[in-house]
Amino acid sequence: MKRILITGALGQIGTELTMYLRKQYGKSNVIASSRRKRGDENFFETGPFEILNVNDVQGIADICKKYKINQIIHLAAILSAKAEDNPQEAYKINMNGTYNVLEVAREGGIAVFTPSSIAAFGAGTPVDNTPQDTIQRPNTMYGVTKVAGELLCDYYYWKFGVDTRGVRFPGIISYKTLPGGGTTDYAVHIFYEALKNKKYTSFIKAGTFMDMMYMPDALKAIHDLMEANPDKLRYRNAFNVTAMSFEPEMLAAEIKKHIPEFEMSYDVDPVRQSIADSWPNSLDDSCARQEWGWCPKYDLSSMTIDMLHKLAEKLKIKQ
Ligand code: AKB
Repeated sequence: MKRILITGALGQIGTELTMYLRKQYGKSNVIASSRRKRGDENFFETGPFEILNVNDVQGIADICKKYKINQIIHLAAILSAKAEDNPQEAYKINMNGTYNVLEVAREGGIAVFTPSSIAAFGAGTPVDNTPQDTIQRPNTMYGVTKVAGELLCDYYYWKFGVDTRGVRFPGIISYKTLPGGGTTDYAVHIFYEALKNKKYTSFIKAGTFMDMMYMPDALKAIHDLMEANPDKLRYRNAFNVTAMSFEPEMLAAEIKKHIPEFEMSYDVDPVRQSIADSWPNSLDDSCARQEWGWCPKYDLSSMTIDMLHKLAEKLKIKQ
């Protein structure tokens, strides 16, 4: 029976993943944790919740013991743009957090899923159809911690036999919980503004391609990889995964098909733009497809339709 601890469970992916996994494995088998208790009170009614700072290795070990955890999904991290504001804090949380989780996993025979990111690429990486194995020289603190996290996962698998698994997530688009401090966040904010004000000012320049994925596919990616046959997995650091690649004009044009009055303008943020410029335009995710059957359901068009529909419902806006 799976007994799962999720770190960073109140973040964009964590809130939805907690509910998704509670449906699959039972409410009491999925323990949500976060540094602070915040957000929707209803969330805390749905199953166990623990306050946990991932810098506290004993705290992680105690929770794993208390709930007999056999799998940690380690989501707690500071995202790319926020990490550039405070690289020291990002190093502490992202780097030490991953190390602490892996150490507890090693001692307790616990499996670990950790997301890496398209941020694990940088200067010298081929930008189109970026291969699974390639140059990884990011120039952001977030990227540095993601590459180091990937290498640590590899190391703990080969050296200690910890069952480590991971994916390199692109920007995740969702309507339930806002992302906090990423470079790809524009692709979420645009939907809120399109529905509320019929206009959006993008902090990312026209023509900047990045990989993206709709949340239902991201949840499925985590679940499918967790359930994959270990003998089939050649990569223990992280698999490239993607669902679509677009630039702001393409997303705006797609939204305009449903909200014809929608207009987009630009006020480019140099920090986030330079991060975006250092990332690939599109990933090659054929290894994930071959090794564990990765196959996303949503493309730009179907994601936009669903996002507008669900977000309008949430914001109580008539379309
Ligand atoms: C970010 O923009 O920092 C994240 C990511 C791509 O990892 N969404």
